[in-house]
Amino acid sequence: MFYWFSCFLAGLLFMAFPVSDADASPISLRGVVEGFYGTPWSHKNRKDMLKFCGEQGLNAYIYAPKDDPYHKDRWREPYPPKLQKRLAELVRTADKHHVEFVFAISPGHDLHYSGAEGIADRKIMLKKLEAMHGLGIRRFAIFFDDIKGMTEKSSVDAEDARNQAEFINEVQKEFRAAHEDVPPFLAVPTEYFYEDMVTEKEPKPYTRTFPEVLSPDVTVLYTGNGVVTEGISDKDLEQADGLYGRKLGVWWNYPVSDYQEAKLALGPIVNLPKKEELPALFFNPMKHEHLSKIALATGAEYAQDPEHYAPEEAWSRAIKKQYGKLAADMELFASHSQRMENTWAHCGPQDAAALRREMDDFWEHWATGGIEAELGWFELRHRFQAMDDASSHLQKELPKDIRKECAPQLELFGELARADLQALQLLRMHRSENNPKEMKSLLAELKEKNKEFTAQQKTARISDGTARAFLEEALSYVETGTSKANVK
Ligand code: LTM
Repeated sequence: MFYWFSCFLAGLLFMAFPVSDADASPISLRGVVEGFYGTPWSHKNRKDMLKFCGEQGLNAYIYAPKDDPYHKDRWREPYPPKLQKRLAELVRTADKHHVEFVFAISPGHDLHYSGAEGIADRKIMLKKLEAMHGLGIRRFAIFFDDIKGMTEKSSVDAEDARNQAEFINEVQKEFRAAHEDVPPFLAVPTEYFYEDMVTEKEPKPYTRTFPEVLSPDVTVLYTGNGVVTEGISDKDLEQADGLYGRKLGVWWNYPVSDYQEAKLALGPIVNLPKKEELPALFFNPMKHEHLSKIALATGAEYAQDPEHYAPEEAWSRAIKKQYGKLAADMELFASHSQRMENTWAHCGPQDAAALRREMDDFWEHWATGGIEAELGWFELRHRFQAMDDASSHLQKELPKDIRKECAPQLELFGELARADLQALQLLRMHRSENNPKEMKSLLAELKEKNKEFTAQQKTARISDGTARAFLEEALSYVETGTSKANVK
C-alpha cells in the first residue's frame, strides 16, 4: 500500500516539477554536426563540445569532419588504434552528458556500387561500421554531399540516386539485422538543397529517385533553399517535405565559416521553421569551437520551443552566460560579426544593425548641419570609443583559448573603431575649414588606412556594412560631397 502511495506521490511531483525540460523539445534529434572543411576540432574541443551540448539540451553530435581522411577521402581505411581510443573516449564523454554520438562516413567520391568491387565496398563499409559499433557507437550516417569528380559528370542523375539509396538500404539492413541496438540511419543526398533538387519546380531525376528507393525509415537532412541561406520558413519546409515524400531533417549551415574564414559568425540562429515538424536538426559550426557556442546556445533554445523562440534575447542570454563580466564587451564585438555573406552564401542578422541606422541618420543630417548633425556626431563618437574600449578590454581579458580564435578580428575591430574616430575628426575639419593643411594630411592618412583594410580582408573581416563602411563613407563625403550611404 505504502509502495503504491509513494508511486502516486512521485507521479504528482514529476508532473509539477519535470526532471528536465530538455525532453520537452519537439525535435527528437537535435545537436551539432562537425561537418565543416578545414582543420577539424581537437580531441579537447570535442570533449568540451559534448559537455556543452549536454548542458544545452542538445542531445546529439554527428562526427563528420570533412578533413578527417578516415571519414571521407580514405574512408575504406580503419582508424588507427590511437584514434580509435580517442573515439571511444568521445563516446564515453557523450554518454556521460546524455548526448548521442553519431558516426558519419562520406564514401561517395570513389564508392563502387556494382560487380565485385561493389560487393567489396559494401563489406568494407560494414567492417568500418562494425569497428565503430565496437567502440560504443550506436547511430550512423552516410553522407553523399559535395562529391567532387563523381564519374566526371557535372551533376548527378537517377542512376546515381538509385545506387546511393540502394547502398544505404543494404548496409543499413545488414547492419541492423546484426545489431538490434542500432536505430535507422541518417543520410545526406548529393542534391541536398531545394534549389538544386528542382528544375522549373519539378524534381530533378536524382531527387525523384533517391527518396523513392531509400528506405522510409532513413532520416534525410537538407540545408534549406540553398547551401547557406537566409532561412527555412514553414512553407519552405512543407514544400521540401512534399518533394521528398517524408519529413526532412535540417543540416543548418550557421555558424559554419569554412567558405569565408576571415569572418566570425557570432550571431544567433534565425529564421528556422516555427510550426512544421522537424525529425532532426543539426547546426554546422565554425572551426572555432569556443566561439561557435554563441550561435549554438541560441540554436538549442530554438530547438526547445521553435514557435516562441526569440533570437535576440536568446543571443544576449547566451553571451551573458558564457562571458560573465566580459558579456557587455563581447556583446558589442559579436554584434558586429553576425552576417555571413558572399556571392552564394547569405545568412545571419546584419552586423550592428542599430549602429547602421544611427549612421544613416547621421548622414541624412550632416550635410545640412544643425543640432541633429551635432548630436549624431557626438553619438557616433561615443559608439566608436566604446568599440575601441571593448576591443582592448577583450584582448586583455578573454581566456587564452577564446582569444586565439578571434585575435585578428578583435584587433581589426579596434583598428576600425579608431579609424572611424579619426574619420569623425576629418568631417569636423572639413566642415570648419580652419586648417586645410592638417585636414589634407589626415585625409591622406585615412585613405592609406582604407587601402590597408581592404588588403586585410583575406585574413580578417568584421562589420563590413557598418564600422568598415563608415570610413569609406566619410572619405567619399570629404572628396565628393556625398557619403554614398543608404540615406533616406
Ligand atoms: O552543407 C553540407 C551538407 N555540406 C557542406 C558542408 O560540409 C560545408 O561545411 C558547408 C559550408 O561550406 N557547405 C556544404 O556544402
